[in-house]
Amino acid sequence: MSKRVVSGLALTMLLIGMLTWLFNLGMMIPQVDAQSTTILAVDPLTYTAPYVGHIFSLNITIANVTDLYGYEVRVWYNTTILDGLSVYLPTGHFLTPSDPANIFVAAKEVNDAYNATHGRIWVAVALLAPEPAKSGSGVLFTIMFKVTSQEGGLSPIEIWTPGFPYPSKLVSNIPPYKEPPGIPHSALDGEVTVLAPIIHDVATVSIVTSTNETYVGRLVFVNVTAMNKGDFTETFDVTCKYELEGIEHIIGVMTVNNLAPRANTTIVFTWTTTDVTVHTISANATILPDETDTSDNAMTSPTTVKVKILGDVNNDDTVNILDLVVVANSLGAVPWSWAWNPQADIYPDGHINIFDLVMIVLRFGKTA
Ligand SMILES: [Ca+2]
Ligand SMILES: [Ca+2]
Ligand SMILES: [Ca+2]
Repeated sequence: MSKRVVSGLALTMLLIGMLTWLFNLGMMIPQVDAQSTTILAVDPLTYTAPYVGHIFSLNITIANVTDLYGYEVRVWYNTTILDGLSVYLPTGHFLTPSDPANIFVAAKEVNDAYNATHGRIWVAVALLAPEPAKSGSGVLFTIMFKVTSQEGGLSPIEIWTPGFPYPSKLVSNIPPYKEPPGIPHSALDGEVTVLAPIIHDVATVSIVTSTNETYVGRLVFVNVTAMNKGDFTETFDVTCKYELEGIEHIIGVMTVNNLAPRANTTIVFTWTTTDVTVHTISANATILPDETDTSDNAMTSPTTVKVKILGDVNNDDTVNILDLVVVANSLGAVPWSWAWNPQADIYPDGHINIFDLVMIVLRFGKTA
């Protein structure tokens, strides 16, 4: 590379640098008047909510403000798409006072039914002397929403005060912005998109029995958890069964009502045992119209339930001296004592005593 090319290149670089600097200077000129660039905004500006029942939060932020001492902001949304759940000043919000006593919250309200189409959030906050005014950028408040639309759709998140020259009311503690209409500013509205539902899909996700071992005629509680894996709110039946000699017997059928997408619910079936054997428990959620993933609707309990003859404490299908020994070892026990053994409570009164021993004696020699 010759010396002339190098110096030509350096000159070009210098020119580009100077032009960039001048350009940036030009871009910066409007920002000299900081008040004119104060912006209230929804953060994030766009949000996609995946399904009905989904809960999320949005911030209302302020950028580039000078000497803010109070604000009154109204936020409007489509109440047929969203429910406003709550509004709060998060930790570290923009008007956080140095002394917690130096702030007055005049309004912090969610009116989800402002009218037939709109919900309204209304927040009015002022600092109190001697708190200094705040300058810069930050979060004013946070709103929690829940998706209520079953079909999907759009909800604008709009910042405005009807009939007011600026989007909202921002007040300074120094003239001229102490007086209406306050600090000049603009606003960036947001938009929430709720995706249209597509999939119907329910599933049985767990079966838990209250015990793995019980005496014939006793109750077993079967906890079945069903889940809605789809996009729609669903109502469906869950059937709980046990199998005996290859034949399925129904323990019960229960209806799950209005289960939200991605939610699960646990229902309890009460099973009165009738047959001495090892039982397999299963449950299934009814296949919905248009459901394609049907493989997860039914499931079998990973554990079995052994139903025993009364008095067979040690679960060897015979009532004999070994069972008496086990009960004798728990004699005097109640459910909260260290020696408690629920299988030893043959006469089920929550106390292991002579009645339990006698019930074994009366059945001595019986086999399953
Ligand atoms: Ca399914
Ligand atoms: Ca036994
Ligand atoms: Ca007892």
